[in-house]
Amino acid sequence: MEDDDSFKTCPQHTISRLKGNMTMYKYLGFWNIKSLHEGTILARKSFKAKPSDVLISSCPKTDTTWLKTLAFAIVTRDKFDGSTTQLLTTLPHECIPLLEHDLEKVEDNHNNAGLFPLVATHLPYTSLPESLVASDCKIVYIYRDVKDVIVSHYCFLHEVVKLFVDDVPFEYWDHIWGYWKASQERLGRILFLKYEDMKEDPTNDVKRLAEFIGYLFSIEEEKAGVVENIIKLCSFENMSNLEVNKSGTHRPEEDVSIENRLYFKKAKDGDWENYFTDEKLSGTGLVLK
Ligand code: PAP
Repeated sequence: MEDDDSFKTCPQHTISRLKGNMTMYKYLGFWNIKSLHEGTILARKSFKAKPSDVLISSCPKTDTTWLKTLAFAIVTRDKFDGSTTQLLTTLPHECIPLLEHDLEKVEDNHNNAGLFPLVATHLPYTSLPESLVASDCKIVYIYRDVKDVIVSHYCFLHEVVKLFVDDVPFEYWDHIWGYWKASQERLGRILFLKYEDMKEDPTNDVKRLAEFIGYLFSIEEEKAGVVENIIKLCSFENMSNLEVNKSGTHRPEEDVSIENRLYFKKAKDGDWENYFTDEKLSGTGLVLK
């Protein structure tokens, strides 16, 4: 079987962290932590995708949290509004299951007709389960200025791991490239969203997103301000001030549990300029602007 043939785990990359050691595994060219590596193998073996699934995909720290928040608000807008939505009390990452971590929840959604079709993943295109590629389901892919991705990663890991690790594997370009190449072959099935464009004109991208995943806003909804309400609900200002996102913990039972607030840092374009300062660059010969 393909999985068995290509099952090459290399627990050779170790990052010291506060509680014990975190071992990274390389699989099909990309690194992952143990639990997500094992989840990937499981998903590739047993996940049976449906054509109606919508995959929300991204490389970490490209603003998956915002995309998940918007997608969830769009597909559940008939059932809940801004005062009853689960988003007020639950971290967006827990509203949409992660394929390589929450396979049981994804399958529960499959078995319960009426539940939404959203599935999230950080997997590179080449590691997706074959059933998912074969199903020709739709994929939404978000990307962001690489310099802000590096800073977002740095700050996140600094908080989680409590030290800066300068050899953390960074596979951003390969991740984007895999989905981009696939989008050339699967015309109309993969939507690319750019974080900076989304921030500049959220209305346009939210409408494109809704239409792409099959939840087009009606003229009446547009007139009634439903699009603007969803944008306001999912905004950084609103989400980062909710109690659940200020004080909750994501996956508290696990080895690598994460404080929810770390998913809401600053959401500022060009924050990298505050890190890659002239002082730090002086003498290196590296010019960034
Ligand atoms: P993940 O890969 O761990 O899921 P991801 O959501 O992709 O993280 O990236 C986190 C970024 O999204 C943070 O950016 P920053 O580090 O530059 O601040 C976070 O602030 C930003 N973010 C989270 N929620 C929102 C939102 N509602 N609107 C805009 N940006 C957001």
